[in-house]
Order: sequence, then structure tokens, then C-alpha cells
Amino acid sequence: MIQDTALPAGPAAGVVQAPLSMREPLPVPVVRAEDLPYEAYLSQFVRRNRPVVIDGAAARWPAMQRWNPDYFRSRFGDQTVQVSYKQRMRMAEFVDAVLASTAEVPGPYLYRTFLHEHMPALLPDLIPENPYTFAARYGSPLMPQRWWRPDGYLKLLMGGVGSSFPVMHYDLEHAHAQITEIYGDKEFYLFSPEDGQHLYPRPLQVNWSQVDNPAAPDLSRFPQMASATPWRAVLKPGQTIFVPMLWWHAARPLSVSISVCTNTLDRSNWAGFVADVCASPEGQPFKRLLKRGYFSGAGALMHAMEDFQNLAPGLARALKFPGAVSAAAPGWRSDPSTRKLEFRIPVA
Ligand SMILES: O=C(O)CCC(=O)C(=O)O
Ligand SMILES: [Fe+2]
Repeated sequence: MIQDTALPAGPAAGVVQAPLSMREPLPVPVVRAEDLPYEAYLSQFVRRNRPVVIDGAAARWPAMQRWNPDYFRSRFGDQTVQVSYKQRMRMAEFVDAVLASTAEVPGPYLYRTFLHEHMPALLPDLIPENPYTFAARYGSPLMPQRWWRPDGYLKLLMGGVGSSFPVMHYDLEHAHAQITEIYGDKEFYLFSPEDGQHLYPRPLQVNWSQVDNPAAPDLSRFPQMASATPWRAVLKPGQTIFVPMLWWHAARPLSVSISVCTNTLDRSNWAGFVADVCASPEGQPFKRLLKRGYFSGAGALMHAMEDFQNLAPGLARALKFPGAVSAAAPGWRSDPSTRKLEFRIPVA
């Protein structure tokens, strides 16, 4: 056997390897709401699973004028809010900590307060509904109670400079997410699902990355990050970012920042949703089969009813039930159901 001893084991002596560096981020496209009808949003971004920033989607929300740190301190100062999974604080103290937050001494970041459950007094500030955050199938009466969330898990996000959403992640259940900035600026880093292999998913929580700072990661610890393509957006008041299913995302305020976040589910992510909610090994195999059968059948029916509304809107309106089974667009949403919104661990 011939052994080739001439091949060098590493870089040739004297050749200096270029240090790894991150790729330049691609800008997430920004489109004005008046140039993006709901159908175009679905076909160009949701169904293609591409991110977009929509400018002015919720321009008429009273929140755009009202919400600032002082509003939360003076109106809700005594209320105890869930800041993170572990931390609860009085709103007044939380707001003070946000205002005192700096890059050197970061303050808390609030991401576990759900408006319907915890701060319903804020809901009138978010009317009229942002059409691009339409929860769609989460609101269908065919959704079992456990997954029925016509509000799309609407939640509050707040933090100051130096703080951040705690982890780069993608949302579970193949959910799409939409985050609307109301006050201040927030920076987003996004990575496509294909880049997941470069993002160091945690072994026991595969939708969480181990990379703590995706904007400037430590490439000696995370060299694969140099092969990933970052997408960047700075969300300003009045802008909504669409984060498609399975897209990794990280967010950090560039100034004191207040926003709201929702999740949405429609035909584009239904199959993934069904696979995820039926994947759990809990329960007997027969029950799991039934569950999968139910969700697949319900999805097919919703699909047909949505098509019905699009193909024969006059007839669908006259018959009422197609829109009631699954509204194809925000305008089709039926009267609020009497079913009670129950709290459960959401998808983040
Ligand atoms: O803080 C943010 O803007 C990101 C929120 C988010 O990704 C989530 O709640 O799943
Ligand atoms: Fe998320």
C-alpha cells in the first residue's frame, strides 16, 4: 500500500488562514400595508415562507399614540405581571427596571404576559384588528379546545436597551409569528430553516439555539455560524414583522421597546402543525391515530370551506357555514364564539 506522506495535515506552513467572519445580513423587505392586500401577503410571503416587514398595518391602533413606559406605570403600576417563565414583578418596578436598563447592566425583558388572560384592559388599544395577524385556523370551531386560540396567543413584549428576548429560537407547532412594534425600535435577526444546521440547536430543545448573540456570535465557539445567512430588520413603531414557520429569530430592543406578538395557522402550516401536535408519544397508539385522523379531516374540511369562500363568495356568504368553519380572510370572521379562551403553555 502506498502511503502519501507528502500531503500536509493542516494549512501549509506560512499560510495564514483568514479568520472566520459572519456574512453580511440580508435586509428583510419592507412593504407598505396599502401596497400589500391580504391575498398578496398570503401568496408572496406566507405561502412561500418568506419574511417581510409590513409598514402601517395597525396605524389606527390607539396603542400607537398611547403606549409608552409611563402609560404602563401609571395605569397598571400595581399589577403583578409575568415577566419571564420564572420572574414576576409589579408593573411599576418592571417599568423602572426597563428605563434603567443599559448595555452594561441589562434589565428584564417581558415576554410571558398574554393580553386576554392577564391584561384585557389593553385590548381596546389594539382595535381595529391587524389583518396580517389573523389567527385563521387557531380560531376555527373545529379546533379542539386545547389549541383554540382566536387571539393567536396575543402577548405583550417589553424591554430596554441591553435586554433581549432570551433565546434565538423558532416557534413550535410550525406556527407563523407576527410582531408589531408600538413604541421604540427593535432589531431582529432571522435565519431560514435550512440554516438550522449551522445554528447549534440545543440537544434537548431543538427549537432553541445555543448561540447567544446571533448579531456578533463568538465564532471560535460557533464556527458554523460563518456559513449561515442572517436576515436583519429594525422594526420601528407601526411596523409588523412576519416571521414564517420554522424561521429562527432573535430580537433585542435598540431603545425602550414595546410590542405585541401573535401566532397564526392556516393551510400553509397546517400539515406541520398536525405532525407536531400528533408527535407526542403520550397516549395509546389507537388514540393517537384517531387524533391524527381528526386533525387531517378537519384540515381538509377547512381547506374546502376556505376555497368555497374564495371561489363563490356570494353563495358562501348566503350559506354562512363556509366562513364559520374556517374564515378565509379577516373579513370572513364570524361573531365571537361563546367558547371560553383557556390559558395554556404557548408556542414560543
Ligand atoms: O421579543 C420578540 O420580539 C420576539 C418574541 C418571540 O419570538 C416569541 O415570543 O416567540
Ligand atoms: Fe418566537
